[in-house]
Amino acid sequence: MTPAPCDLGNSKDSLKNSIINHLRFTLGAYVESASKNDWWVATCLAIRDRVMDHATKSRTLHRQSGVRRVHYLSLEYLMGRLLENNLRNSGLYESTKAALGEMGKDLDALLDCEPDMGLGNGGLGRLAACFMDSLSTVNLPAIGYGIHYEFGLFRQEFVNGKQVEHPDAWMRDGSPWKIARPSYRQTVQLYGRVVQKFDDCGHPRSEWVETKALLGLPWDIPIVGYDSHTVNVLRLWQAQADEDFNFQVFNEGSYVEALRDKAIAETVSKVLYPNDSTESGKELRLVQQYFFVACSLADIVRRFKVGYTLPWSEFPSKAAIQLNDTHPAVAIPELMRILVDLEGLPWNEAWKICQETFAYTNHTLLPEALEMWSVSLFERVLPRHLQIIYQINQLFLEGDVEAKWPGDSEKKRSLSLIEERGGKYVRMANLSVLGSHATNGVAALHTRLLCERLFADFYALYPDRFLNLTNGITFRRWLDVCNPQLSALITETIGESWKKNADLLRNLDPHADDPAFRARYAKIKRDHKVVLAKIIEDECGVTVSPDALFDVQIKRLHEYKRQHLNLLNIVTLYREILDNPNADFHPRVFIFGAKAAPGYFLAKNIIHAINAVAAKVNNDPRVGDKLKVVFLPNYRVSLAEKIIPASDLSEQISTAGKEASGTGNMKLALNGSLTIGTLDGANVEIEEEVGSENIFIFGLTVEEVTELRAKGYNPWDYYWANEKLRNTIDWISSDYFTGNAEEFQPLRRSLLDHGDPYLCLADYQSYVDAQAKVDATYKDQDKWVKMAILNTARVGKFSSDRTILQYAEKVWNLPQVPIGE
Ligand code: C3B
Repeated sequence: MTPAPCDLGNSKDSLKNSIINHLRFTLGAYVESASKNDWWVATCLAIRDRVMDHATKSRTLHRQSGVRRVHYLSLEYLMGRLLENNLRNSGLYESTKAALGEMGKDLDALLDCEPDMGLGNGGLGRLAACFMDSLSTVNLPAIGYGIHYEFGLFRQEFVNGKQVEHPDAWMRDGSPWKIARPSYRQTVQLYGRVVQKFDDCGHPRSEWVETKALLGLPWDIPIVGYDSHTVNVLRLWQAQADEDFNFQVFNEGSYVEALRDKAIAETVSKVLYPNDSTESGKELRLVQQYFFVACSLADIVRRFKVGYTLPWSEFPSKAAIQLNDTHPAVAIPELMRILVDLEGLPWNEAWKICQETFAYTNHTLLPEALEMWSVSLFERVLPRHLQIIYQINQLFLEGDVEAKWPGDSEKKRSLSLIEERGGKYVRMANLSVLGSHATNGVAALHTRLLCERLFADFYALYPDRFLNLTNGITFRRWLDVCNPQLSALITETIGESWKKNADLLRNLDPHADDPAFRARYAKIKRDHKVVLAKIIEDECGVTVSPDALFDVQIKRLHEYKRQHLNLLNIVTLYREILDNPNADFHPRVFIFGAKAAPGYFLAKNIIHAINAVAAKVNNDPRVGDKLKVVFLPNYRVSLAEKIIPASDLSEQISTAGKEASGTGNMKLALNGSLTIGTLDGANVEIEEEVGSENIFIFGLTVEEVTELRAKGYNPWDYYWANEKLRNTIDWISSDYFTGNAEEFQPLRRSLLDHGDPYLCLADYQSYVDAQAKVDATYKDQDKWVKMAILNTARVGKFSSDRTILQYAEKVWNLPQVPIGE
């Protein structure tokens, strides 16, 4: 008997019924007495009901049509909150708001109940989240795979201006968005040793034996696209102890011992490593990587075997696998192990399948971020995988490398998958390039540097495998959700199609000359600044004027991103205001948001320095409203959504050649925040799009940086040559700001004694000059607003829909598969 369909309509009344039903039957609460959190959960579940059908439909259609699917493997997904995004994308925002309103509830107030899903560190994790949104929006068959971390990125607090970390128990109370899929549980092996066996035909086979087993339980999160019925899923693996885990010990009565082992097994998915762009080389991290990769590959292979009776050579025509940086690169030897050891394929056939299946995105050139695993650790955790890597390496060096550069041992050393100097290490980047058919950088400049520098020898060998795919952001979350007022103004002015075709934003261009449009645009900005001013007051206890220029630097704290260069300018301005109280300087609020990796000493020293300077400046009556400095604690996606629409100026000031792309730069420009930036990462392309008259570019170029370093860079030369700079550094490192001159010596030493590795001093004057230009421009509000509008109008290129369609076309060869009602 088919059950009567439940009412999953999109009308206000249907939604009202669903919410009440969930309150009563799922949560066991009375409408009259339910808590705010109950209302939030019930609302999420009502929406989830409406998208699950489409998730099932999407999966079924993808399976039945036999299309190729992309599997995005990423150790990080920085999803943020889901309710508002899902409401706006599915077109249910207004009816849900009305339904709740009739029951005396304010939807916007409920949205704040949702904890951020912060399963990532920074740009790389947020990019993965934007890509998931775009994949569903443009109807591509896709699955995201990752780890179901119990604790996401730490919560940050400042105590006396210093960062203190707290655990982020984002799912302590469960999450209405995730659904357990126990029937797809996987078992993963670790440790053990390898033995040679012979199969029935007398062929040698390697067998991985005496291993420890770990279970992976998948949790699915539906991903709702904008104005599309495709609902893909994000599948996150939770580590569990094997049922039989130490059963022996258990039987012998050592109940507590057996449970201790269970707890150890479950640590694998406990916590996200809080490092951004650096690797720690910890065993647990390697185990995490292998755990989620092995679960995901087993899941992909299961689907291939269940769905088709095709030869293995057809595997790549059904499954594309994208490696988000090298973190999941162990997937390459894992697929080889499956094909050769378990399925009995000949090596060369298996290798061809691997290369056709995998593609790799590189996200950084920083040498310290290039993952290398010590051979001894790798051998202990994954003995069979190490053998496979050695074999891949030998065939490669004796094959393609020898053919191209006969007898050239220097080339072999540079291309080898094994680093031999200073101990033996597996180079995950080289493995990723070699095991893939495509390697891409994330902005034009970054890709050029990959080809010219990091992977120059690979590029010489396989030029066709390299391509650029400039990053993008989802315009739904980063405009529609975070700035609905601007989104509505744009729609009213040029129609709604820009939401699916961002290039149409160019139609706003002529409106920059319309004073009435400018006034409305400016009012929206000011309204957001009022909201942010309230947040600043609540969080930092600092009163700021919404008429000041809001100057924003929000991103991970890292020396290469140069928050300390920003600080040098702030302290320079502070001094100028004291020296020259009548100078015509437009009031400015410097706003920071950044987390530092807990073990990154200098980054923490910089946070402390900014907070110490803020405390002085904000309380100095001689400064008044001219200058305020605030460091908002616990920067995260949901806070970014409040800062970005309120920003006037976007700080993108990394040393040229260091920031692979940046994506915050795109979000801010889209919301009409003008960029002050170096010619680094995607800033280069932002300048091309918005026009050099609508951006403030300063500093050394990549070539100039290289030249300066070759000449021999000495920060002391700049220190002695520039009195303002000298005074600024001396002041910061005096006892003026904290009463203790020792406090910021680490910062001073890094800038002077340790050679200023990120060239802050070299770029200082150029930056200060650019900031003066910003000040002058801001005084002409008409001009400034015009420039801001032109930024919004001209950054359509940076929609992640464009990026994802390029991946689909150039890397994955994926069809768009629209899903019906
Ligand atoms: C980041 C890079 O630092 C950014 O320039 C880039 O925009 C994003 O990735 C997305 O491509 N990145 C990161 O957040 N974490 C890493 N481990 C490496 C790069």
